[in-house]
Amino acid sequence: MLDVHASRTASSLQTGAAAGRWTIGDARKIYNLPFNDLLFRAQSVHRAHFDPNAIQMSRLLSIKTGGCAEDCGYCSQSAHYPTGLKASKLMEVERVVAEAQKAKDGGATRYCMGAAWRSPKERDMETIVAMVEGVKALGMETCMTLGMLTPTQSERLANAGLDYYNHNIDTSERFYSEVITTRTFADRLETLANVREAGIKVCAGGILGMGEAIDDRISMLVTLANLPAAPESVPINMLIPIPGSKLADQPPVDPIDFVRTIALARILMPQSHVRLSAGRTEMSDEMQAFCFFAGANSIFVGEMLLTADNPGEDHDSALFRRLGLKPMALQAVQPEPAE
Ligand code: SAM
Ligand code: DTB
Ligand code: SF4
Repeated sequence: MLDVHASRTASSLQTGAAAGRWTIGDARKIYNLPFNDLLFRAQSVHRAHFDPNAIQMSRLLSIKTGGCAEDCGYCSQSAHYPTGLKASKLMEVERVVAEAQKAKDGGATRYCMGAAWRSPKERDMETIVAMVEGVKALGMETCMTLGMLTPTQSERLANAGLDYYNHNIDTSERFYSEVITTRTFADRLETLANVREAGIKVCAGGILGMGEAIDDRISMLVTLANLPAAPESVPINMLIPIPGSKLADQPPVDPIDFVRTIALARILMPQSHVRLSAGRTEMSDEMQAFCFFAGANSIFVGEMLLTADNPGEDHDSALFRRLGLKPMALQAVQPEPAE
């Protein structure tokens, strides 16, 4: 049995595997520790790098909704499934900036703009750049998720001042084609490399509850942790089952398995913000509390994610009060360079 107290030195416990590389075997052993040992270890790593009671708050906006050419089995916005979602065109810059101002007034420090695209079209780049500039001028961090990016598009966004780019690998390489067939796992990694090369911070994570095995979840986290530099932000979504989508009827995720996955993400990527992402409306306060204890330190705030519901301010402020949590201040948000 792995002795959590003796198997790694205090410093390797904080900084990850000695060479910054994890094997599936190592990760599996950690994942399968007795729950109390796993959570103690995750919380210890968390405290070594972050204020344990501060939670980064991001707000999402769908700047272009629905009608997407990709066939992601979980998504309300794919044109391949009869989800009943009404598609809309790219929003106007002024409206996006006005929404960002409201999010800032509500306490969000990062504004994430998402478009239902396989990749951005050249003709849309000018508008996208203006959105980044407009939101940045409010003093917020900017994040976008627009699908696949070329090196040139990545540089253009970097020059506009984009802070983060969200591009999830979603699951393991093995399971990927069960979820999406219109692009590959390798395509995802290529965009992540383009974004990193352009100097934009990386936000990459995945979804639990799509029918994947526990080992797929572990493998997904090992892939992320073993990137040349770990993502600065790691969103862990719990599937929101969308009626009409391919994954509409998946059984719910076991909450203990969910918390274990958050803990593993924290241990494998000690300096990253681990985001308790989609699916919080179906999580009890107790489950969320366990996730925060396991090292989650970022959430999406507000009534809506992109197209689905989110707990909203009243519920979240009550939860923060119950748990003694506070919003993470913007200056503290900038992580040190991830390993
Ligand atoms: N079109 C872009 C792309 O796919 O990269 C950006 C938008 S996409 C909606 C962003 C991420 O949201 C997906 O990669 C997926 O991880 C997550 N997501 C989408 N639908 C979800 C659902 N029903 N439940 C949980 N997570 C979901
Ligand atoms: C991420 O990992 N989760 C967010 C964000 N990145 C873009 C999106 C969640 C979407 C949930 C389903 C919806 O709102 O349509
Ligand atoms: Fe399109 Fe993104 Fe939805 Fe996939 S997840 S269908 S790429 S909007």
